[in-house]
Amino acid sequence: MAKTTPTAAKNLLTTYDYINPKPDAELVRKSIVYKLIFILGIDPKDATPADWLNAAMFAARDLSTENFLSTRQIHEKFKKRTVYYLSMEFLMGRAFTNSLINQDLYGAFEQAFKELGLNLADISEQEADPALGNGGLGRLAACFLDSLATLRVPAVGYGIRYQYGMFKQEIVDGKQIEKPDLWLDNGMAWQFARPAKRFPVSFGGTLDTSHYPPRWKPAEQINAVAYDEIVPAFGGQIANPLRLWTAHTGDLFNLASFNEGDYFSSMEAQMKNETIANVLYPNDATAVGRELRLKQEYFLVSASVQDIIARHLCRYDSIHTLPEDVAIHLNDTHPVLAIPELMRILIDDYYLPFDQAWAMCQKIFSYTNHTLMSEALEKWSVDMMAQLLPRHLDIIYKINHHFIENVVRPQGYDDDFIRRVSIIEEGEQRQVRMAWLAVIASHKVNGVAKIHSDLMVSSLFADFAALFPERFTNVTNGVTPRRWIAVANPKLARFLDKHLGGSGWLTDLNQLNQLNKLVDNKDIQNEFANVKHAAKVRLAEYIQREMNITINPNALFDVQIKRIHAYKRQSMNVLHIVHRYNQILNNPNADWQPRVFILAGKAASSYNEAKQTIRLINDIAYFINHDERVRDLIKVVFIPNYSVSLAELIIPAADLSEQISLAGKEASGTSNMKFALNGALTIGTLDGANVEILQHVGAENIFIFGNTVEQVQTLYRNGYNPYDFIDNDPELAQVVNQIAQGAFSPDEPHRYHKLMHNRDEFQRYADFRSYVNAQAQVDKLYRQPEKWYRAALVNMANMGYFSSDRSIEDYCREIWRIEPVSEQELPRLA
Ligand code: B1H
Repeated sequence: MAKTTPTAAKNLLTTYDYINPKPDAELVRKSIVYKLIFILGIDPKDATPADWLNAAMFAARDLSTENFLSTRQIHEKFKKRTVYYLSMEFLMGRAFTNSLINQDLYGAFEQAFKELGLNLADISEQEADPALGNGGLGRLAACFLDSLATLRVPAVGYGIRYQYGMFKQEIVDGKQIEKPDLWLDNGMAWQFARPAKRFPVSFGGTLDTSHYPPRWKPAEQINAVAYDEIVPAFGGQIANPLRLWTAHTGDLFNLASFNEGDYFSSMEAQMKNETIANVLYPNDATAVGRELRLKQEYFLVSASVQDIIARHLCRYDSIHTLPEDVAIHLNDTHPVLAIPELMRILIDDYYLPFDQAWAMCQKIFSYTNHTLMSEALEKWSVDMMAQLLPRHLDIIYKINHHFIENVVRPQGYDDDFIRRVSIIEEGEQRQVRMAWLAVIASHKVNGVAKIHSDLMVSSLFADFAALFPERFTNVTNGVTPRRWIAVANPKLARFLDKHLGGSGWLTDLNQLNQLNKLVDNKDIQNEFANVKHAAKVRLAEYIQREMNITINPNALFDVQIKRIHAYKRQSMNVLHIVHRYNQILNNPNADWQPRVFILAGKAASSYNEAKQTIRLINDIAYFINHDERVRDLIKVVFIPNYSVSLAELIIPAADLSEQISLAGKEASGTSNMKFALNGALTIGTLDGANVEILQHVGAENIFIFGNTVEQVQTLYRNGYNPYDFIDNDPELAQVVNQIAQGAFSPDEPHRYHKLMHNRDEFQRYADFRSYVNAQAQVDKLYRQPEKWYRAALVNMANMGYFSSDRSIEDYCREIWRIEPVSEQELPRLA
């Protein structure tokens, strides 16, 4: 599309002309009131807190918009190679406070609201928490966007603007109830609608193979329309887009029925298609084989690939330079259809020969694997794909044929090997293995923590590692210190500023290691203990207010917050709680360390075992919290509706971080990093990033327990039998029997029988004793505050490695070959 900018206007936005110098509180106040009146049409005397928030978000958005637009100009001017990060999930959390902190505007807004007689913190609480993701994978994508912007890396995130994000969780009679998440109801001041950025996405129909290239005649088309969210860098100047697609009926109808003159059927089909972007699938580490999900995935990648090509052609006049200009990253297999989609466009629209198109794809794509669990590996039935995406299936067959005949067979592999590496899984239902396609098309494939990447190469992708040993690599996950310290824990941020001589640590997290020389200083230990105590008081107030449960901020706060999943072993946490309860009742006058057990997390709506686990936690909480005999020695709290904003409240308040997955099952984990960064000690297995946290903080400063991956595998190999452990440990047997026989569910004694007496796939009973012993060590250390806070400080001091800035630097160097915008390329401040 031709740009219509008049010549005179062309150089008008030279950046920093309109807004800078940075506004003071008075200007901010005027801007907020202006937005309230002229954008929202609301009289200040009638404005609700939500109205004030929207007005303030518009005012804050103005202040990053120039950076956003000028960043785009810099990228174009210097033809910056760009990474496009494709993900079905972006769990961004609230945008407002983060944007104020990243742009150093928090003080001005705070003052402005004070002058209006309002409190900024209260106003910020009005913001809906956009939950366009399930858990770790989506939150990782959000941390990465923050780091990409802050490191000035030319990058665009692409996702779906689900109208309903992750469901809201309510707990009724101890059970999880799912309610729709209406995050858009109060408006979304943070995003720019881009009604002109639209691309048609086609489905179904037939493939006419009598031509070359074959002609796809789709049955349906829908428009993908863009919304852009600004991702501001910390320190201003740069802001990258997160482009989210929504589905719109345009002037494109159900082609077949419209051509037959059946107007109404065509509209009906159209309305059905508009549901494509309606709702996030609430799975975590499990895949669903539903047609709507496949449509969502294709919708995301088709719109994004078309957009990427359009952007490329704005800078270069040839499609052939695409691999120099563009890196496309696949966040798990969910966007893997981008591979056949790019092939389709290159072959069918640009008439490139197959080999040339394939060579381009192999330069462009890279892929991150996030799990080895077989139930999470996406496979689509050949039949469904033939129905929905016939041309793509055809291309996948061709890729497979090319791979087997040109790559595998020449190396002399046998038929059994070929059957194993084929993209098409044979069987009653033939299936397309999406992870295989991702590995075959990508120049780099990475796991998300060292142990996970090693296992990936030795198990899931062992055959491919034999074929392409240089293709596999590791990039250990990280988290952004902007959100996980500056936003979540401002008191800790002030503490670090004070002792590290400024806020440089926020963009250079290795500076935390200067704390190492202060860890023995009693005053500093006390000062940190006060920061921790304040966060615990803040959480205790929330729990009192929302749940009417009183907890003691002087107790040890023991926290497990994450998706509820059998492999994460929340039920093993419960075994320990009940064991401790029994011990206290046996010996009430011993010198027990008071503990508050805090759990939170959602269960996929169709995952019964996880839902039972939530109910068990709540039953036990009710029972123990009401037992006079345990007094304040144990409290159990299940906080409903876990979310990014709840994590921001809970993590700073934790003393102990529970990272207790069965070794080999949690690819990385990222909350383990957030906790340690906030000075909690970890109790954990040798799994995921725990292994690297151990290496960084040292064995004296972490509680490691449980079987290793090798021991776990040996147990499986020898036919794991849970009763080998239950029958040999009377205290464990007592706990299992109590739960299984209804001690905590007297109204329905068999409620938890199955949960306790199953095949114990994740070996809770094998690790129980070692877990309980480690918990005793925790109590012992906590009773020596000097030692405990020293260990907490050592943890913080050695977490620099786990900044997502380091992860992104690894990706840029090892995988994407992308250079950030340099000082010289930045526009000068006016
Ligand atoms: C992770 C997922 C996931 N791994 C399928 N896999 C999904 C798989 O909707 N689906 O179909 C959704 C999510 N999520 C997590 O990724 C790992 O379990 C964590 O260990 C890891 O820290 C995180 C980020 O790498």
